[in-house]
Amino acid sequence: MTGAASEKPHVPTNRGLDRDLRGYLETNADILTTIEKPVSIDDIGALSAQSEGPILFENITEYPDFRLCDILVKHRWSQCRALGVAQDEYLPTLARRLREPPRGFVDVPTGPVKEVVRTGDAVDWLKLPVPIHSAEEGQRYISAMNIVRDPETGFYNSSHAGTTPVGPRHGWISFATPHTHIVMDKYRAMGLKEMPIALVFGVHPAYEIMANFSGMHMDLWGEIEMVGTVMDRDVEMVPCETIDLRVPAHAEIVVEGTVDLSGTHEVGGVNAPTMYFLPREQKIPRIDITAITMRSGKPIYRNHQTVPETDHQPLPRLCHEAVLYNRITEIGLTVHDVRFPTWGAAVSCILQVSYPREGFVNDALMQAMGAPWLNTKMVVAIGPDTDIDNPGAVYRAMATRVDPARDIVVVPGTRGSPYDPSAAPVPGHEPFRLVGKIGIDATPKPHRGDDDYREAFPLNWGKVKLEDYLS
Ligand SMILES: [Mn+2]
Repeated sequence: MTGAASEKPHVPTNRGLDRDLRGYLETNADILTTIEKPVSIDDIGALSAQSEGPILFENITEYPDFRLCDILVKHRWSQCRALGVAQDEYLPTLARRLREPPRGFVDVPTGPVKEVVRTGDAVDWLKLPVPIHSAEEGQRYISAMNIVRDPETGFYNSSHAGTTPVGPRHGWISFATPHTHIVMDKYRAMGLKEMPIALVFGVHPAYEIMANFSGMHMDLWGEIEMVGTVMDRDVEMVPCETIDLRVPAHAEIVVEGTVDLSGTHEVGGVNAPTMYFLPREQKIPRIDITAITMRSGKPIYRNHQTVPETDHQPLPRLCHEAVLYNRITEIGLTVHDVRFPTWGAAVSCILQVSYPREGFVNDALMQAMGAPWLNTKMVVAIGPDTDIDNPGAVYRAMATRVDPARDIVVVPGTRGSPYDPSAAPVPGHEPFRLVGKIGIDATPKPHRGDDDYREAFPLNWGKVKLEDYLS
């Protein structure tokens, strides 16, 4: 094992990005943990989830022809590497680039992802190193980025849809966000029985950040048209072998197939980003696999271990943070950070703000609480003097900077997360749930007495170190 990832490393700033995952891992070798010892596929989830930074398994006992990586974007100090900027520039950079027009992509005839092409009877996706993510789930679970095309606009929509392979060329696929359902309805309205889809494994993490944009954006772009915009570089796409779709030329592995639009099937439950086993059953469509293409030389399977605290909490919410940054900045607050922390179970958001006068924070809380997604059940505003990376510091701010009657906003009966066990299922609309929202203003309140918020520290705090007096 080489590399350590528990401390915030020095970050080189404003660097041109690599075009593929291999380049990213090489450039960011200082935060990469590489495991060379043989590891069983059954241990990969538990081992990955103990890493704070990117981890690469070189030697998977049951799958010697593949490598596997995970935990690319769990913390700000690794998220910022995906944009090639310093940690404090990361969120304003993503927020600004999301306001820019789509760069589109560059069509190329072929690329590294075509080094190995399997079609027909040679297709068997059970040969990919797909782990089981929890004992509760009990079956292999694919978490890759997928691409579908809107048949009306031609835009390339992208998301991560949990997929369970159940045979060499079949599986079940769960589209959690509303946009892909809208796209599927367009195919159905055209009288089509299936929708082409590509599952994409092992791309530069900036692709995945953009692929998780989950607001409505049907009229001007799809996520893939925006990847080059957030990367500030061209992205190259190649045609698929068996379906009319294009995919990233520099991906490690691409699985081509179609989604059966004729019905849904009852399958087992999933590991939610709230870290519960929810929902416990799903009605989802079948996916049929038509081709697998990949790079030669031990292609890297990208896994997203779903539980406990992993990429699964922050990754689908990184664009949410940037969208909220833009909205709240527009109110007139100075936004220091917006964060869906791993320890907030994907239903809690922290706004770190400064504001010019009373009233601003409640408007910021309401903006976040009324966001399009189902992830802002509990919103906490803190000041710049509270360490957003420290759950204890945020808790202390809630305990000491909040007068409950004045500083807490509760709204009953809002759209709940399907993954929140405290939310009530809506009969006839499973897996959707109903729950309230809470906004907590835990900022310091200078207008209520500046001096009361001054913290006390020992003499020479931060200068004398206990470790210097040991041994
Ligand atoms: Mn979309």
